[in-house]
Amino acid sequence: MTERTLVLVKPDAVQRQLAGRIIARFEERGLKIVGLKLVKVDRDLAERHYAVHKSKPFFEGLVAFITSSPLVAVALEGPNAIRMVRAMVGATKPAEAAPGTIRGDLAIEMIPNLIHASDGPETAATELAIWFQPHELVSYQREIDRWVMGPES
Ligand code: 3AN
Repeated sequence: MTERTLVLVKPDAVQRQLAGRIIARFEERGLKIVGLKLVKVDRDLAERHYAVHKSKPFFEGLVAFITSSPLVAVALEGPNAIRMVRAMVGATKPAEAAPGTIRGDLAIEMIPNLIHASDGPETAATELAIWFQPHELVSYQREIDRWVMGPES
């Protein structure tokens, strides 16, 4: 099933000049970029994004980190995009993030950990609405899709 999911290429990725390489991994896999922007996050946006973590001891650290420098918000589309992107991102705990994943290859800590990706269909819908206006999400065909997705695409 074709899905859309939200990825945040976090401030540490932008500062470490890894944003392009991280986004390229998704492009190379065949996922389609349907939304993309650089955002300097304010406290209100950070709190809305991390609302489920509000009571956690690491909440203030998360907000401080994500508001510290710009991030790149990306909306990706593809078959089973939500699970596929999560698998490419790797586990939250650094020691459990498998080599070959973004965190497993490039991150060593929980904060900072380079990237956020929606963890399920409801979260994806909520988060895409937080980060993108409807008109900022663009539907389009790619000429290459019959070679990426197969002849029926
Ligand atoms: P993920 O980003 O893998 O979906 P979540 O949604 O459980 O993980 O947590 C959101 C973010 O909160 C993580 N990316 C990480 O930066 C931070 N985080 C989660 N658990 C902890 C923790 N125990 N200590 C510090 N930071 C944490």
